[in-house]
Amino acid sequence: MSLQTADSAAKYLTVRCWNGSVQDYKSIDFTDTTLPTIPEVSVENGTGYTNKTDQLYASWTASNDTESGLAEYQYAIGTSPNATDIKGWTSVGKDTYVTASLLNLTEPNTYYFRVRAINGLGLWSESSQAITIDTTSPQTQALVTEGFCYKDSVTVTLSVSDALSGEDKTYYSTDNSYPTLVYTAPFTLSTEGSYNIQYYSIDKAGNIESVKTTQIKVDVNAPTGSISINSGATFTNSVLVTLILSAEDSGCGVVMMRFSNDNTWDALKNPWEPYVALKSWSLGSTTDGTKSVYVRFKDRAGNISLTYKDTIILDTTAPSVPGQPYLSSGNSPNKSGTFSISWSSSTDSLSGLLEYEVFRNGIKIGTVATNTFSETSLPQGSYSYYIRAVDNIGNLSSFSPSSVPIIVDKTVPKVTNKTISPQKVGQPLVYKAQVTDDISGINKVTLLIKQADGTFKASGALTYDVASGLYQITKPAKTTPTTITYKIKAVDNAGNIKTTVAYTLSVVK
Ligand SMILES: [Ca+2]
Ligand SMILES: [Ca+2]
Ligand SMILES: [Ca+2]
Ligand SMILES: [Ca+2]
Repeated sequence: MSLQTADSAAKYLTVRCWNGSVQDYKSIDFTDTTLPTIPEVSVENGTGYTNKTDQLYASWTASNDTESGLAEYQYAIGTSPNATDIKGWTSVGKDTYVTASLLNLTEPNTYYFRVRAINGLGLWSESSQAITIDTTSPQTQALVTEGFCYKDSVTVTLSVSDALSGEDKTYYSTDNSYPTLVYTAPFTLSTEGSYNIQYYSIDKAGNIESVKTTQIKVDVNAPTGSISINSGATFTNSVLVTLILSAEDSGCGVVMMRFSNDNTWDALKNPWEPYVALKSWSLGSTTDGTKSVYVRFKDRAGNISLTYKDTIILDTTAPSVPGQPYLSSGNSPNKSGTFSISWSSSTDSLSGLLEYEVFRNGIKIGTVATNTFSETSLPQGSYSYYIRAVDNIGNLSSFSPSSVPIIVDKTVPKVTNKTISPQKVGQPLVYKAQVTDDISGINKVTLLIKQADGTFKASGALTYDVASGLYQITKPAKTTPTTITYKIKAVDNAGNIKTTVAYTLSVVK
């Protein structure tokens, strides 16, 4: 059918369908040949991404048509720009928005949301927006080492990766609170302390990452400490000493230490080693004198303490050898067992003389601070002594020469009368006795004669006769018969005295 008109007034073609009882009319303004204006569609937040999978909200700019007028809007959804395989064309009347529901969209697919504006003549304009499904949250990383202790400061970078839509915003906090600061650039922590950095990101599809936490520390202060050699002793006689160490750190704690004997610090000779409270150490030089040990401590962040030191005097030199002991009080032989010995003193460099050790017959019996040692009431015997000196750090001198033996004799002599009785008038009287002594030997044997007054009086010394082995004394002959009462007294070299019972001698004709 062909219609032709001569003017520009509107012309309508009306078609009637007749089936006998019902009529249907359709009038078409076939003079409208221009399309409606394009409805510019925006889906969800307009970024082209969404995390919704069962519905999509879309809105579009209002379209108009000056001729036949806007009849309606329709939308459709497809998996390619011209497809309607997800949702076929559906009218929404003259609304400029719609929520398409009951969808089953899947990541990471892209869908095309199409909108048509249709005019009264059935002509349409269309726009569409691609929207990609992103249901995966972003992943944010703090580019620092978990648990690490940073020296002085640390700059924290938050790195975000996101599949599909990409990062929208990242939030963080450094004080263990919920993250609310918007991350725009790396931030620096330079105050000493422990930090719980919390952070999360949101992608452009609206996926929210769960909050992550990274713990780090910043340590800006060096440790402080101390050192004590041999618990603070003044002297040592060994280059091997024990160091007592103490260190404190307000930040991440003391972890390392290093030592020097001369306050020079070489990476190889003075290496860092784990911090402990007790350490065996060599003073280095074996030359006697004042020695120092220097120490430095390091905290876990690498802050290094000041240098601390202690000193000790090395004394490896023994005292001089004391002189040979000699009897300085009392006698030898000696019957009391009480006497003193002395010796010439020792001297000592550095730590000084502490005492002398006294040895009697090879056994140490005591110590004295001065150069004299006294014995009291020793039992009978022969005693010899030697001495050694000890300085204040325990160095021992050699032994002195041994003393001459000192004799203690507590045994009285044994005396047996050997005089034969009776003896004759006119003949010399010979007194004889067998006299022996243990230990010190006989000093003197004396004849005691009883006097008229009853007392005994010394009457000469008996002398030893080698031939008979007896002590004897010869007294002048008596002229008349008589009786003589006498005793024999023997004294040993220690002064022990034996006086016999009284004997009777009869002088007869
Ligand atoms: Ca994502
Ligand atoms: Ca520190
Ligand atoms: Ca010494
Ligand atoms: Ca004796």
